[in-house]
Amino acid sequence: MDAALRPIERKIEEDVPLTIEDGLTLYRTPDIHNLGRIARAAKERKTGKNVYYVLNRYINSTNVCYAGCKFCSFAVDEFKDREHVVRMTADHVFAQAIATGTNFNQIHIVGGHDPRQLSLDYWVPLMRRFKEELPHVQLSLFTAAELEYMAKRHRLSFPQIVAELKAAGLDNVNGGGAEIFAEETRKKICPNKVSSESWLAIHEELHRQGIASNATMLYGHVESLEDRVDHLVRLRESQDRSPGYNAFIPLAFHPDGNELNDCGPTTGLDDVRTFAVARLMLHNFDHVKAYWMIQGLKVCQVALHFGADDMDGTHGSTDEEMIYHSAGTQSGQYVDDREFRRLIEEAGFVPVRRNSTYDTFPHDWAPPAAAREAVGEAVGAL
Ligand code: V47
Repeated sequence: MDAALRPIERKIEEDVPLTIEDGLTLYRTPDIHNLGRIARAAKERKTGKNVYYVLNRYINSTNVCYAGCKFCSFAVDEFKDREHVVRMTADHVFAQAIATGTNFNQIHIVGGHDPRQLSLDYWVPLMRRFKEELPHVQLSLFTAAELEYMAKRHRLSFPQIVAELKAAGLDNVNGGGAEIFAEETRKKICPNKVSSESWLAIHEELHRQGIASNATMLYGHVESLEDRVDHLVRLRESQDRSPGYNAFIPLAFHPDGNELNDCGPTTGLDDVRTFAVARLMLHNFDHVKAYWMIQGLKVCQVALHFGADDMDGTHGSTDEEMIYHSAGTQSGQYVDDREFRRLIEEAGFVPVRRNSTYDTFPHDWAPPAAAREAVGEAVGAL
């Protein structure tokens, strides 16, 4: 065993937060097997043998965006590239969500900074409709970048925009927009996006008002290992100040079709190391998520032995994810829950169905009949 890991393992067993130096030692150790063993033990102290998944619908409701992030292959300028614009009406979003039935517990929607769609006038009635017709579905909507954009547009403070969306039924905010907090690097990859300080302030406000959220880190582009570890420490401190993050999701950079295409892609070893380091640095986060669409199902299954305890979820067979598919992911669009259960069981863990806030369900749970009746009418709007 790499001797440098021993004192770190002792700290982890005593739940002492790791330092930046510890994080760098974990990233640099050649002893990948012991790194995985220590991260898996930390995961098992938190969630035992459970590995979570969610029956989910995934929608990118608009790809119109003027933020100009250098890593993005998804954004479209509606004036220069009209034929590639995807901008769904609210009826279309609802119909798309239930196109393959109502047996799902989460709808995950993110989109661009689209001046025509990113407003309370569009979202509040749609959110209310989801809550009325599908009360068993949790709304996992937006990222902090979208929330900041909406707040500015409506001239509302962060507490005010959060209160409006909470009243409309928001359950959870997605972890995107965090990218890399280190300011010098952030300036190079997303100079026009929400600042690190505001990203953290928005999530902390969400938590104060009782809305859960996730956190991400975009890695494998121009950032340094120091930037990555600094990012994890800032998240850990944010969770201490205002608890409410459920899961951390490492986002592996995908290089196709964007301005950073001379970076990446990440390697399998960098991916599993990142899961392990995240699990060990974020001692106050309950979950580390391995999202199949990002690192691929095979790496995500292996990640369960490097500290991950969540595989995110299904997409419906009619869902079309665009952020990763425009940037070169090799993952398909659709995985069903039987496949998750097979992968989790084969890895030696127990599959557990959840919703966005980690309430759990039997794998064959189904929604009440009233929700099923809504389907017929709304699918006609597609
Ligand atoms: O912030 C964009 C990333 C994020 C690329 O909360 C890219 O469960 C890699 O919010 N290569 C949005 N990443 C996605 C997001 C998300 C994803 C998975 C789980 C959750 C969750 C949230 O997508 C952006 C950005 O970091 N992204 N382009 C790219 N080329």
